[in-house]
Amino acid sequence: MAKRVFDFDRAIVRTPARSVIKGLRAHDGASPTYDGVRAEHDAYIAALGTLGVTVDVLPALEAYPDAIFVEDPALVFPEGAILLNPGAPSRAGEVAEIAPDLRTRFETVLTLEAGQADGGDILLTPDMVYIGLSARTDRVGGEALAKLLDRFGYRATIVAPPPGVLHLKTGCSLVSEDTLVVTPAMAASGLFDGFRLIVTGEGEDEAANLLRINDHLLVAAQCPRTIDALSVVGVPITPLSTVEVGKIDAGLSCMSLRWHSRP
Ligand code: CIR
Repeated sequence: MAKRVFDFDRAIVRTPARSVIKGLRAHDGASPTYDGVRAEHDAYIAALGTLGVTVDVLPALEAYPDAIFVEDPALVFPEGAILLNPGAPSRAGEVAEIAPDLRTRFETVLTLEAGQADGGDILLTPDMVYIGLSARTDRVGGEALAKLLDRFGYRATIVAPPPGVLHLKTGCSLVSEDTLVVTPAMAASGLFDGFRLIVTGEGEDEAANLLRINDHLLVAAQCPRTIDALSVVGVPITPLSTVEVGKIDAGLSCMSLRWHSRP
């Protein structure tokens, strides 16, 4: 049975810690400013609220610079939650931090018992969950996760994204039931040939990480060519800056865990 993958009425986010300026990044570059990240995060929370999502804000965790990216230590569904095992050693402790909160919200909370997996590598589509292999998600973790997803009624497949992306969803996002926005490299990989593809504009790879919330798209504001291209989807688009979080390899999906409270 196809899953409803865009219906959301609840979300969890986490206030950025001052340590966010030391967040992980693949390439040496300018650090974000705390105020800059905070401003982007505040705008993100406000946008989710406008779209009818009740957002609960967890407290900052100074010991975990990347803990603002709550998408990575867990997966949430109307059917329950799954605690993952993030592949970056500095992020592994985020699972124990978020677990008690998820246990108060979900009757069923499963735990990945083998391997590694980050939520950023998990792409949900109506008929299939794609688990991307990366430096953060390994095959053992992917296979263990596929078994847990099956318990919630989700079919999963493991895919190998092109090199150079942090997470699978760094390079692609679902924008409608049959359409993905993808970077040029992801388009060339052929991984998603069964979908209609919208390729990000030149120099706008970061626009591939976007969020569809109900009948609305949240898209990186600094990517006007991709925003134009996405108009074919036929839903309203809210541009949100990700310039600061982008300095530590993050985008719009990373900053929340989203689900619908009614199965
Ligand atoms: C990290 O490297 O883990 C963070 N600086 C960025 C995490 C981005 N999360 C995501 O794409 N789901």
